Amino acid sequence: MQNRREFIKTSAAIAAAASIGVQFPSKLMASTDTNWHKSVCRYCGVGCGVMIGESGGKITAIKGDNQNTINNGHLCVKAFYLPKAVHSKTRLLHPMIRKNGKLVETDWEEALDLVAKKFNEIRKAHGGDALAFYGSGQAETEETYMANKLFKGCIGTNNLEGNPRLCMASAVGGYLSSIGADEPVGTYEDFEKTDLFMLVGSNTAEAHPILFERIMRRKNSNPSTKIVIIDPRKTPTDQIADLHLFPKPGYDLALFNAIAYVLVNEGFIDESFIKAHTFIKDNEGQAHDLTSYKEFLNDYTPEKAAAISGVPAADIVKAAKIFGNSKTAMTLWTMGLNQRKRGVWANNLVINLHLITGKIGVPGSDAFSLTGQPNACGGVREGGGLCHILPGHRLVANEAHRKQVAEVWGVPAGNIQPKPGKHTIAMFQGLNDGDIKGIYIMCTNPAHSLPNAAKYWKGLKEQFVVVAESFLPTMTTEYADVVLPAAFWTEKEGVYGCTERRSQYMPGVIEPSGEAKWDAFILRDLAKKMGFEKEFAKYETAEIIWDEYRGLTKGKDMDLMGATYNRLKKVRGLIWPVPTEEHPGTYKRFTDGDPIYDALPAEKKKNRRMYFYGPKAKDGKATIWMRPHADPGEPTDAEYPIALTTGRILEHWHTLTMTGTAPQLNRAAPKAYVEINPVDANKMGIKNKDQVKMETRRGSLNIEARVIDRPAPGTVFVPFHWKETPINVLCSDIFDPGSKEPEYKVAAARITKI
Ligand SMILES: Nc1nc2c(c(=O)[nH]1)N[C@H]1C(S)=C(S)[C@@H](COP(=O)(O)OP(=O)(O)OC[C@H]3O[C@@H](n4cnc5c(=O)[nH]c(N)nc54)[C@H](O)[C@@H]3O)O[C@H]1N2
Ligand SMILES: Nc1nc2c(c(=O)[nH]1)N[C@H]1C(S)=C(S)[C@@H](COP(=O)(O)OP(=O)(O)OC[C@H]3O[C@@H](n4cnc5c(=O)[nH]c(N)nc54)[C@H](O)[C@@H]3O)O[C@H]1N2
Ligand code: SF4
Ligand SMILES: [Mo]
Repeated sequence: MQNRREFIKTSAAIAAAASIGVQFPSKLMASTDTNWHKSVCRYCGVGCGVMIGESGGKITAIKGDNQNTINNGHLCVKAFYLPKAVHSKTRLLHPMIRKNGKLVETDWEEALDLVAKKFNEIRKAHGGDALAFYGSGQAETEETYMANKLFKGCIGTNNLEGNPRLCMASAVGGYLSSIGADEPVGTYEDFEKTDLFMLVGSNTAEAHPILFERIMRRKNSNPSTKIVIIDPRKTPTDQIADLHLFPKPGYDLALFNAIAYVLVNEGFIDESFIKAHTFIKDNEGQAHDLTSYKEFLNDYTPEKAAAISGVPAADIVKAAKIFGNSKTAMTLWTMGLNQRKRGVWANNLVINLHLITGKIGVPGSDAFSLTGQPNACGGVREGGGLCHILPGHRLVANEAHRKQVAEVWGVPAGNIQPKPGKHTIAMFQGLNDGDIKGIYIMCTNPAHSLPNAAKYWKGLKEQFVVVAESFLPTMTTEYADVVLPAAFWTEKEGVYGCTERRSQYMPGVIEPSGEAKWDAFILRDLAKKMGFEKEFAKYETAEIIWDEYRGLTKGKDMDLMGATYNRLKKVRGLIWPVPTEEHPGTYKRFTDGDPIYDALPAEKKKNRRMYFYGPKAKDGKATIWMRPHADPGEPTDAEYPIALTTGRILEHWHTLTMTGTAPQLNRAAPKAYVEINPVDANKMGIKNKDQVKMETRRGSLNIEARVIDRPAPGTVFVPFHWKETPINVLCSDIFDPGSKEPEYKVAAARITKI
């Protein structure tokens, strides 16, 4: 076990790096001829504003943007090493094709000719559905938009997905079913107004450091602010916790119902809000009244929930009372809730707490999902980058929506198929089965990041795989038949939309490295070679693409008509709905100050303070869901007695292609490990730094043990960043039947000392 001094040292270092966003003095970093450009951080969904320092055609410095209210000039440690990634030796500089088993350099002409020829052959012989696109919440909105038009509009297949399926799909499902609209009601502004942060399945300090810093500041300036954490693991986020509940991974649904039980039975609910603003429904969608909701909750007394979740009943009551007694409350959640077999239900149950207490739609209160990637909200959720949706919160299943989009795209209405395509896991299964014979992968590394990964290497090996990448090699390029060099952040312009509905513009500051090209133009040029010259003729600039997309948002809940490039270049982002160029953007949706709410007829607003007008809402009401507890997909048993959960750490980003280019970050976090609680380690005779063998039903690997009082006994944690220790081979690919998001957060494992 790490000794106490070591532990305090590591925790303090992580805490400091995580929480105190550092502002590097620009003078130390930049020479006098540096040109500074306002942009956005490449990494997480917080969406921090950065100033990029360019000199002599190179990125030479980076600092936080003082004028951006998200981060007020602060950045976390990953962001500071972005310039290293831009100019890394591992940048992919030329198109490559596989010849005799090896990737060899070629030119654009040959590479794109080959892709176009193969894709057209597959389409002709097997139909459009034998092709697929797999994209990313890190791609720009303009890039995903081009892919959408090519695949859904021209090739005529809805097999278009992206990694937000692995990440935010359950949150989307939760928001749509609970409040009728995707994305939060409020914004980060609520952080400075709240009395309680309830952090559920979110390692905020390491995964969203600048938001964590804002939480710390709120607590510092207002010490009565409470912090409650619900997570099977202690993380650096704990340093500010007032109370931490440790449910067994996958067993917290009963716990959320038990918090509701206490709120209902101890008089903390807002009956008039419930009456005016909500439906109460059971799992089958049948309507109920408050009395039958109360009866439902009787199955979830704190004692019963304690037996299921492993959290002491007294702690559940304490958490509920803190929630009930706080005048305002913010619940923040991330992958601990989403990456679950019942991720949508978990989201519903957390949102319930806000609906029954009326702690929503007022300053300082919100059920606020934290987004992982920088543009999962913008490009994919709003831009329609999944197999069942179209740009502007539209659905492929809706005929009018298909027509509207087809018209803007200039393609026959019948081109867009009414049936959703294959979701991510089904798509990679489709490659395994040979139903999908060609795939275009952009800005994501699925051979590394998919759950039960080795299972899906088969299809990648067998089918025609095109990978648009900025770095080489990755686990996915190992399977590629063609690799296309993509311009990286700062080498292209475009828009990112972050967690709080804010769209921000990023300029192209330097020329692309080597022969790299902008992803949107690669897709455009490929489309032309496939025979869609007419359809793609007009896309000469990023602004043309953005403006076409912007037009598709007109009158929608996510109206971006006022967010022109011209305006976005000047301001620090705009929060939709922003219907005109004069409109300042919207702090709270569905209530006073929201232009769509304000325009509603007075009779709709009678006796209420919110009107949930989103695409899935009825009568302006939200829904309180009676969701039962459900076990995770793979409970532990005698054979595999330990719950394996996976996630990320402060210093690294996903599959390491970018943060792995900074020696400083590699030194701080050089390799994978498994965190084991000292209680479990003692039982198994494992000491700190021992090599252990980890096994699940899908595979095994050797890994170093880190004996540390972080995961609760019975749980172990492994970060998924290192390809040398591919923990994803061990992860379960069981997915939520609603959101189709896989359960990365729970697998049954066993560990033995080697
Ligand atoms: N440094 C860094 N930051 C990142 C990223 C990165 O790669 N590196 N990636 C970004 C992306 S795309 C994402 S999606 C976010 C993810 O951000 P987070 O979700 O905060 O990070 P994770 O480490 O995936 O998991 C969060 C927590 O879920 C807990 N958990 C596991 N099982 C359960 C459960 O059953 N119930 C509950 N309540 N909690 C559970 C884990 O113990 C863990 O502490 O981070 C973003 N930010
Ligand atoms: N075990 C485990 N696995 C997980 C998770 C977990 O919690 N546990 N979380 C899941 C989640 S939430 C997520 S979001 C995924 C993330 O998984 P991935 O998306 O697979 O991971 P990244 O490393 O972010 O991959 C982005 C890729 O795009 C490349 N790239 C960067 N910029 C550009 C660009 O401008 N253009 C192009 N074409 N390429 C570019 C990078 O080099 C990199 O290879 O992982 C999922 N996998
Ligand atoms: S918190 Fe996220 S967006 Fe902000 S600097 Fe860090 S990685 Fe970038
Ligand atoms: Mo994510």
